Amino acid sequence: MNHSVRETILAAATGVPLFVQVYNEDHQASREELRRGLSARVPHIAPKFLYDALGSRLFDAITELPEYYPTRTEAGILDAHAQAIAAAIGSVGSLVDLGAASCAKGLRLISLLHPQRYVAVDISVEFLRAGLAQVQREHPQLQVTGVGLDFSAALNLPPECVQGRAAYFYAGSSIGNFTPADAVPFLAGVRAQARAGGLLIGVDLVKAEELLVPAYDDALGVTAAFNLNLLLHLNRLLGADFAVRDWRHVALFNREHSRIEMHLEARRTLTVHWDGGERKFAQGERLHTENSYKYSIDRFDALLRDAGFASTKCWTDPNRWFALFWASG
Ligand code: AVI
Repeated sequence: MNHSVRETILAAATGVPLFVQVYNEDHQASREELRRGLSARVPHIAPKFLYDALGSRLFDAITELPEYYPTRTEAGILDAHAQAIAAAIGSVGSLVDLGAASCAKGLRLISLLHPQRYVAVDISVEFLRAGLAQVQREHPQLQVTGVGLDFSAALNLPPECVQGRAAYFYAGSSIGNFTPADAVPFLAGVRAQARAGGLLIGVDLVKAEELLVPAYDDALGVTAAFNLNLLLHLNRLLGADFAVRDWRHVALFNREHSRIEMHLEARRTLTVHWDGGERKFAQGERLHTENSYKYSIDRFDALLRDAGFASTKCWTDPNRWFALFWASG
């Protein structure tokens, strides 16, 4: 971290949110990654590219859909078990909200845990600004820091941001967007940073396909728009010529891998061109855009232990659709 960022963090006062952009987008590396994915035998694009400005707004809209149960089920667990969760976590100096977005979930936890410092991390501080202003309005004494960081690659938080015993919070089952093999080192990295604290993490549980698939293929078509918007983002990033109307959204449950998959399927045989390359897609051929893994409580508990956590506690909703884990030690 450069010297000026360190000085700014140390100078942070209460009453005014501080913003730090750690992530310097490497456009060249992103373009290389995208070209490789489009040219692969099974074409695929990493789900982080779903979140341009419009994609982030569409994801917010998804969380309000009747079919998309994870967000409100997780909030219900937090409300129903608030006192037990607060007692398990204990007193913390810092609350670190990974993928904080609008900070709505962070606000619930601030009221519950009363930290001195709230650190909201997201891929872009721009997206955090409105949420952090709201947090600061509601909690004028809280030290509020927004960190722009793509932590899916590595959780390189400026160490000065986090003070005292820390509770990390990773909500919404975003861990489901990692493969289990990638989730373990990611969780181990959080554990290493949390030290005497721990991680509160939301996990979507395996359930009937009749509930899972509509959550990713809603009647209004918002998730379809979220998925198709990726093509517009690719056009901008790569100078590509995807025509959105040539593609359709597909969501399916892959039982063998216990994951929802999102794909974009070519409606007709077509060729896509981008700066320095092209690919022919046959009618019905798919571009794989997201995995969302669904766990059993035991399987996720084992994953936390593989990551090195010695102690876990778990709360769930009456339907056992979703789980909140507190992992420490
Ligand atoms: C962010 N992530 C946890 C969401 C999920 O459920 O996997 C992304 C999403 N994709 C389609 N709908 C929501």
